Amino acid sequence: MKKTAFITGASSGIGRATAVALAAAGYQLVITGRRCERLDALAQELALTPTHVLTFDVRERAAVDAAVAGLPADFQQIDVLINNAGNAHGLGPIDSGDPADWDAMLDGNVKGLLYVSRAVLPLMGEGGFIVNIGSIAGHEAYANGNVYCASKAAVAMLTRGMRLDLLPRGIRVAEVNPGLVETEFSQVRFKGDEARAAGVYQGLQALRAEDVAELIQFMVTRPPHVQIAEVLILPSAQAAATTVRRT
Ligand code: NDP
Ligand code: 8X3
Repeated sequence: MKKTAFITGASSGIGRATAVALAAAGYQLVITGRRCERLDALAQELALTPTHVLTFDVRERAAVDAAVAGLPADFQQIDVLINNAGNAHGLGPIDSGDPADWDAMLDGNVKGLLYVSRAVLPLMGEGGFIVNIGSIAGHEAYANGNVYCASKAAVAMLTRGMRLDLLPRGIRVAEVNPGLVETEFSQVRFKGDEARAAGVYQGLQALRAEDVAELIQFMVTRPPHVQIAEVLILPSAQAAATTVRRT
């Protein structure tokens, strides 16, 4: 029987590319997000891979629990959990920040990761692997990034705490920290302002979602005694969160 990977935020960007990469590595999939039609299209695209779609908002604990509780029998043993769902909302000084944006980031990036992990962990056995998608932003603050950086710093510390707490169960826990990846991330951050979003990646070769997915695929397919615990992955044109080389 195939191993099962459970991927949050698979309707776009890094999560979607990770679903494709893990399908290619022989996993069957549980793919989740809020945009059902995109997840259904991905499941169709991966026709040779048994794929189950779950639609929920990671911020809604009852919805997370109900979705995971409703998994069909063939998908009730989870070998790999990719906690990827998340976004930045806004970019501005703390004293003019929008509390709705703060809620979206802290509830989605932090509490959502907790809710999903809590729901999935009972389905995970010895040898399981959890990959949390953090960010370079969780390891250095940058101007106007305040709450997004804080949310990803929380992911960094939760990853370490989870690794300690899940050691007795033989479950590995890792954090992948990307720099600039060209996805829908900046469109979401800038609330649909396409020009501003495109400007983030102008004049440099950002990472592609597939670059991060390839790394995740490598990490989760190591032998059971190997735990790649933390990786920073940057475009060659990036040296720090806001230090980039544009040509
Ligand atoms: P995208 O915007 O392309 O994808 C975000 C994914 O998360 C979507 O599938 C979205 O699905 C899902 N998602 C967001 N909020 C929720 C929610 N409340 N409930 C359920 N699903 C949600 O961005 P990326 O692929 O770039 O982002 C993926 C992760 O990578 C995020 O955690 C992000 O912080 C992190 N990251 C991104 C970097 C980048 O430069 N792009 C760099 C470092 C880290 P849907 O809208 O269908 O719900
Ligand atoms: C996303 C990367 O640098 O835009 O986490 O915060 S950054």
